[in-house]
Amino acid sequence: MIVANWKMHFDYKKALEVGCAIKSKLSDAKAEIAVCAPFVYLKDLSECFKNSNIKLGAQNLYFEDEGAYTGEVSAMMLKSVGCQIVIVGHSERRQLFGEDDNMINKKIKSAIKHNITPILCVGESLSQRQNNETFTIIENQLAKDLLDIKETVIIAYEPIWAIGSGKVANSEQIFEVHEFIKKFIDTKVLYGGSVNAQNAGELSKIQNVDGFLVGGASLDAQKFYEIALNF
Ligand code: G2H
Repeated sequence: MIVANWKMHFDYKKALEVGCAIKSKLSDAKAEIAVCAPFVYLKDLSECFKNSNIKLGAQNLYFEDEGAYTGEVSAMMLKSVGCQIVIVGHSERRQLFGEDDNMINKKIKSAIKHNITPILCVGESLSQRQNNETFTIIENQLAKDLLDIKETVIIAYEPIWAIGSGKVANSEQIFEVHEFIKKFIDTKVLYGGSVNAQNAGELSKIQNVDGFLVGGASLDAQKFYEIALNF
């Protein structure tokens, strides 16, 4: 499974241009492909992805369905525009927007309630890795974020120090964390953190990597296509 996380990039015209280019290049791909776009582009992207295997995803949601929550977007709303996937608990949301594990747990439950598959992001900071806390941090995130959840949740392992930094975790680091996650929950585990067309081939050889969550390199349809081809 190869998932694009566009983060907060593109104006409307560019988003549709790149989205439709991804669709035409990858609609027959053997990997499962998803594009997680900013909210405002979802409806038109869903039209563009019609009659293809490309899945439509969002990057966040709020856990209530409706109400006085100025500025928020719910799973019910996402479902109504054709969203099938949602990223939850990305480290940028944890760090920049103060999302805690309790909030993330509620968001996952709300996505599941509306039949949207959550991709839960977990990962350690550089100082946590240097202090040998990686597994404690990840176990803690998984336990709290997945509390009372039995349904399918995809996990993305994204070491914070590898995000947008050009520094990719090495094969052994990725293997052992993915193995640890799979012991905790039997599900697909994606790797995220500076994945690009050059390193995707090597990363995809790691036995327990089920796909990638791709940020920067997903902003270019050709680069994203090459990553998917290399998987
Ligand atoms: C990690 C990743 C996508 P990038 O955040 O979620 O971004 O590939 O730019 O490191």
